[in-house]
Amino acid sequence: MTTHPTTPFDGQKPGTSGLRKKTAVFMQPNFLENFVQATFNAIGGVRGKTLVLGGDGRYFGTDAAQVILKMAAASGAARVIVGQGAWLSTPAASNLIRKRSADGGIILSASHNPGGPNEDFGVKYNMANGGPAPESVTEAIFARTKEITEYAKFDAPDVNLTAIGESHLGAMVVEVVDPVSAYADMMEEIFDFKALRGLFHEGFTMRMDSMCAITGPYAVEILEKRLGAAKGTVVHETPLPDFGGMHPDPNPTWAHELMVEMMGASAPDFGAASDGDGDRNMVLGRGVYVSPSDSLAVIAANAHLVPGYAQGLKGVARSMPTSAAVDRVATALGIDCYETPTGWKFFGNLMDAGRVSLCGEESFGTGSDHVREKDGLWAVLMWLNIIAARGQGVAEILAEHFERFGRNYYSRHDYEALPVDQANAMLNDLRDRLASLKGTQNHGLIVENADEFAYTDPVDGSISVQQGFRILFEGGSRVVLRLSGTGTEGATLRVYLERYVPGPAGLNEDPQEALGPIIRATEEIVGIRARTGRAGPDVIT
Ligand code: G16
Repeated sequence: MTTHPTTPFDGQKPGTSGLRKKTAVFMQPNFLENFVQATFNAIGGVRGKTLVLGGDGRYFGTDAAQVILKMAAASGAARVIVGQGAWLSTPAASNLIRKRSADGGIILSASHNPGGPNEDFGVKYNMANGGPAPESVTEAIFARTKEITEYAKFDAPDVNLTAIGESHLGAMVVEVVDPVSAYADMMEEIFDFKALRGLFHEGFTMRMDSMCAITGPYAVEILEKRLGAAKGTVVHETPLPDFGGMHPDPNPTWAHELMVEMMGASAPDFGAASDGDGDRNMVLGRGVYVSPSDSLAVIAANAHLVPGYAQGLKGVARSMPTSAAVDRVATALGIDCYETPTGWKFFGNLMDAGRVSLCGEESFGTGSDHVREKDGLWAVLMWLNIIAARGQGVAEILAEHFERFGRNYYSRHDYEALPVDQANAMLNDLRDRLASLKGTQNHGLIVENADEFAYTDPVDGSISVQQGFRILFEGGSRVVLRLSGTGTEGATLRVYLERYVPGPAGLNEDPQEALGPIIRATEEIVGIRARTGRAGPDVIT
């Protein structure tokens, strides 16, 4: 074991989900080591502990895994359970932490951000419950990164991560496991695999775009091997270090190949995509796109049809910028609905306390208390199970849902890579004007209230402030603005637009048209295009 002197790096503050930076930044001498040692220091060391380790297969992942193994060995960890090839999807890592009663885990991923030497890398610490570290822990990690003076590393050759089995690094056991099987077994416990096999047997067709990222092996095992979907159902199924040049973010902009196929004449019955680390999902029917907020609401309304949720949901939770579609379902079901800040980490306490069993976010994240991360393939299987149980396609299910609950038209507009100073100035200016917006009329919409979202965790009482600006208009429409906490280049402004239409008329408009007045009012109030010089958003979901 060698102790290496080091000095702090600026900017090792974890964001919405771990530390994400350009890969080259992570590859600088000591950068990864500092962050890992700071993490170990912040959690009271790893002596005698068991950790889970894996990632989404992106460039630098296996090198980083070797560094972390040697650092864990030098710090006295008892055992590290690693996915073969250093692969683990984020939900599979969460599952392993829970199933193996590990003390925590390290996930190597920048999620939906592109990968490769010129793209992004990331490291995230998860707790013993399998969920992302809460703010109290990420703040402690950040504090340790600022005062670090040394790190410890075990001097040894690299561990063979390609073969399943156990080996040793000093006294520490390195256990290489199949990254897929435990996760696939869990899915088999939750869902009605017999009904799903029947669905595919009767000729149901599906396209699953794994975007050259980690869900490929999981989707092939579950959909094609265990459920009998036709070979070739899963495309881009081999995880590649640069995701084959794809931007593995399952939204209409980046999963455009799937969009084109699903909107085309020979579209399959069902389409889905997932992201770099397998926790996000997008679902589509033939000719129909399901917005993530609507997906959450449909899943909530139909969860009782799925064996794992036959007893009903304990409660639901959504991030604040997510539409209120699920709130209407919760009211109808008579269960609680919680509104949290953006970030899956805020759902953990609610799930651990048994208050909610279903959570979701507008950012293509849906999941339940089967793990403590959002889970892309789980959401896909939820939809398949609901389709099988109802004997209806996506379009019919969605139409009936809107007829029953009304429709929350919803869209997110992203302005990417803005100069940080410009974005901050724009939002600071908005903060200063918030109080005076009330009662003003903009493009025919009257501002009913405007505030900045703050959250008090109902379980542990912790408070999170400055979690996004909300402008609520009379009649129930709203716009939310916040800066992304997951980007690595400049600032990404997210503008979340929502309008509720109760029906029965007006349920089939184009969302961008239905939201037109709110888009125009937002421009009048905030002046995004005027201030940034941008003609429009880079991404529309
Ligand atoms: C992460 C978080 C999510 C969050 C999303 C977007 O997802 O886990 O909870 O909604 O980022 O965050 P932001 O708007 O700050 O970019 P992922 O899939 O990147 O881990």
